[in-house]
Amino acid sequence: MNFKDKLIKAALSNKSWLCVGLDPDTSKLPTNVDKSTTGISQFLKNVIDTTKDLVCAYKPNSAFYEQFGADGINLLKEIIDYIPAKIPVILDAKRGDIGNTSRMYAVAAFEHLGVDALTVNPYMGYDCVKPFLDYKDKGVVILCLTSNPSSNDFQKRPLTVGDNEPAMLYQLVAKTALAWNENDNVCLVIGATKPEELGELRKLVGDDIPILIPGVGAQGGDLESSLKNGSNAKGQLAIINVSRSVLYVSTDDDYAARSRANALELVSKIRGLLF
Ligand code: NUP
Repeated sequence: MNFKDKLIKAALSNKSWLCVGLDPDTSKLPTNVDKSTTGISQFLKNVIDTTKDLVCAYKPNSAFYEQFGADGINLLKEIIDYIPAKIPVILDAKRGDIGNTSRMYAVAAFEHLGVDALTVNPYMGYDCVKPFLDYKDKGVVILCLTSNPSSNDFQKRPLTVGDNEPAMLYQLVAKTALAWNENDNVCLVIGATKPEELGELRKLVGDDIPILIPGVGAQGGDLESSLKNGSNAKGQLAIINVSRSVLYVSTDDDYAARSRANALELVSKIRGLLF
C-alpha cells in the first residue's frame, strides 16, 4: 500500500488528521523521566501508547535523535519500529543533495529506517528530489512554504516572470512539485502560520496532494483555519502536525494521560469540522 492510501486509511479509522510530532527534548521532559536514551524511549513509547488511536501519522524529527549521536539513531529506529504498522511514519529530516547523494538519504530513510514518508528540501531541483520520488510507495514531502518567520526571506521572494506564471518562489515550488507527481507520491509542507497561502495553495495543487501542516500550538498556528484551508473537497489530506503542545504538557508522572487529553482536544475539533 502506498503512503497516501495508508495515510487515508489510518485517518478514517481513527477519525483524525492529527499527526503527533515525536521530538524528544531533554530540557522539556517530565521531572521523573530519565534523561538517557533509555528513559526517553520509555517516555515516547508511553505517549505513543496513549495517542495511537487518535492520530493519522507520527512524525519524528531526526534532529532530536541525532543530538544523542549513535544512541540517538538507534533510538529513532526503535521508536519507528514501535509505532503500530498501520500508522504511517513521516520522518522529518529535510533531505536533498546531488542525485547520487540523495539516493543514499533515500536508502537510509526508506530502507534502513523503513519510514513511509520523508520531508525533502527541493532547493537543488529535480535531480535532487528524483531519487526519493522513485520510491513509488513512499511519500515525498516537499518544503513549499514553511512555518518559521524567516520563511519570507526566500520563499516569498517575488519572481520576475510572465503574466501567467507564479509570482513568488513558494508558488513556483508548488507548481513544479505537481509536475513531479508522476508516481502520485508528492506531498507538500505548508505552515499553519500561513493560513491564507495554505488556502491558495490547496486550490493551486488540487485535491490529491497531502499537505503536512506544522505550526499549530507552540508556533501559534490556528487549527481551524489550517483544517478549513488545507483540506481538500472531501475534507481530507490536511495533516496537522503538533509536537511540543502534545508531548510537553505536564512535567509530572501523569504526562502520558495529559498528552492524550491534549491530543483528544485537538482531535475533537478536527472531528467536529471534518468528520
Ligand atoms: O515549516 C515547517 N515548520 C515546522 O515546524 C516544517 C517543519 N518540518 N516543521 C517541523 O514540525 C519542526 O522542525 C518540528 O519538528 C515540528 C513542529 O513542532 P512544534 O512547533 O509543534 O513543537
